[in-house]
Amino acid sequence: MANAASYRVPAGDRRLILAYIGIALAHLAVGILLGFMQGMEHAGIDLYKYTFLAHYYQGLSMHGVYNALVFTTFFIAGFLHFAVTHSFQRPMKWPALSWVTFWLMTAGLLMVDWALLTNRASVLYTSYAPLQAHWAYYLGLVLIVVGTLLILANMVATYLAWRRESPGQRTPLPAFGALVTMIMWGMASLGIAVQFIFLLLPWSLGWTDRIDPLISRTLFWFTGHPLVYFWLLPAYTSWYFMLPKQAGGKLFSEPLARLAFLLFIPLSLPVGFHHQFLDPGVSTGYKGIHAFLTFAVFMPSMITAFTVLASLELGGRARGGKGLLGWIRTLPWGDPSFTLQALAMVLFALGGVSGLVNASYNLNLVVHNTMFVPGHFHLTVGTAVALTFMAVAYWLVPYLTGKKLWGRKAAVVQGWLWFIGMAIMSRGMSWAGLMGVPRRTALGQAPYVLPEWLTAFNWMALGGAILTVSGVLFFTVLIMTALRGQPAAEGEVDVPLAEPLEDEAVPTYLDRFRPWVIGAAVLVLLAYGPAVVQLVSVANPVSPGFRPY
Ligand code: HAS
Repeated sequence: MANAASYRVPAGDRRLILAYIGIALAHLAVGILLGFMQGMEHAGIDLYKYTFLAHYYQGLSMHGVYNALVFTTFFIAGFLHFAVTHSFQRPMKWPALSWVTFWLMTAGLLMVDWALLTNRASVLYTSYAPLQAHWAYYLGLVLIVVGTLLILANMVATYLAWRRESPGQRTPLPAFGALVTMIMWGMASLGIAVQFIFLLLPWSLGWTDRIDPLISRTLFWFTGHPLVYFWLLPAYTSWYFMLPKQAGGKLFSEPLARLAFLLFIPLSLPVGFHHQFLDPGVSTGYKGIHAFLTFAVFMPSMITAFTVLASLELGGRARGGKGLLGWIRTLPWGDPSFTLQALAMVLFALGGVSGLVNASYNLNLVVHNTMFVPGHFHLTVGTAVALTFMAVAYWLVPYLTGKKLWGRKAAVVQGWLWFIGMAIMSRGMSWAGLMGVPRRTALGQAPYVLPEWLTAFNWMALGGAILTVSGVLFFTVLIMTALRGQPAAEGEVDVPLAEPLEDEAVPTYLDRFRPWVIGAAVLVLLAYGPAVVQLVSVANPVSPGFRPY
């Protein structure tokens, strides 16, 4: 096998990965701009009237879909394709299928784009019935999800082929992270597959005229919560298996890292009812079970906090850091990719705490459907995930193009701006939420805004403006890298691959997926089965579709 760090994936794969990432980032650019407009709207400045957008909800739907669904999914498709082909040092088992998948997902995305841009899908990223979108929107999303399942099939086939070629070897870590992510997602997607194919699509085509909103929401959240770990696990793949190398250290414990990943397969699936604590029709017993399991899925992230921090400490000390905290100073803060991820982790710690608030039933009664929830998810998907993906782009794009990163200092500044902007904006959001400010509301037009809310709104607008500057800087660095980047010399664009601190024995169950998949299926049956049977037995499809805006 070639030296892993300097192994170059074949040119065709590099093109495919770049194509996925290009689409992801183009949609992120639009998503960031729309976020800025939302922040301004809350501060009383209506920018929508200068655009073709019909109203706030069209902008909000595009913001959520582009940032949370399109940017993430396409970036993950590219990054995990890279992780698998690079780690196994072999092409995908079915290379032609990789391209077919890409075009299928792109076709789906064009349908989604059309529906959103023409105000035919202003149903927010959660597709809540009875808000109804054009069928092309639902079909487009179905094609994207089918694409992710084809990626899973191709990855598993590649993994099995690699196993036959490399008997007795442990799955290389980045590929292991990619496989866990996609296997978990494959199971999770069952909910929206049923919701979209059997409820939303026939309803939007007029084949059925009524829908049961509660069943529709329950299916959505079956997928909706594991979806957040579909976003998070590729970021963890970078934090565990790449960041320690960038910090000059080693992965503190390979078995712990594998355990944390594998735990997400059974634990991320049976928690969806924590999004429905306030929904009628779901028994409190099942809400309690899901609340308990939500505290359980907190654990692999706590393992991550410990393991990744220990790995960074190893790096800081190897670079000469002394004392209790002196090692933090010696970490490579001039390296943009490192800095963005370290900052992402700091804010994620707060995102985790706000997740616990959400998960606690009695506190959820206070914060549900308030601005507190966007405060939470801008720290998690908006920072832990988005900032880490930007950090990955800072070494992956040079690796793929063979050009050195343009403007490393500007890139470091960009990371700090994101960190500061997000800290300010999320602070404003959480504060507003605790005062009872509703989420998903055109607050600039709301007649009931209280004077004591206004300071929090200004925090949100200020944070949003700083984030926009950061976004512009991010795209400037990448575009300049593509246009003006100097050709990289041999070894300058290697992949940062962390080695484990010790070559410990890894038990077989930490390198196999089947037992965890079976465990997940059993847990899902227990935590959802009777509740779903009950919901279906009293199904009451009463609602026609509404298109209020
Ligand atoms: Fe969440 C709502 C509970 C994690 C995203 N969440 C949402 C929504 C989104 C979202 C998008 O229980 C809104 C959905 C909607 O539109 O309605 N969430 C949790 C819990 C966790 C959690 C318990 N969420 C995430 C992640 C997301 C995400 C991750 C995206 C990627 N969430 C909820 C609940 C709701 C909810 C309720 C429903 C609210 C409602 O009422 O509607 C946990 O998984 C969090 C675990 C995280 C940690 C943090 C570990 C920290 C690490 C970093 C350590 C580094 C340090 C510093 C300390 C335990 C790993 C480094 C130092 C250096 C020197 C560098």
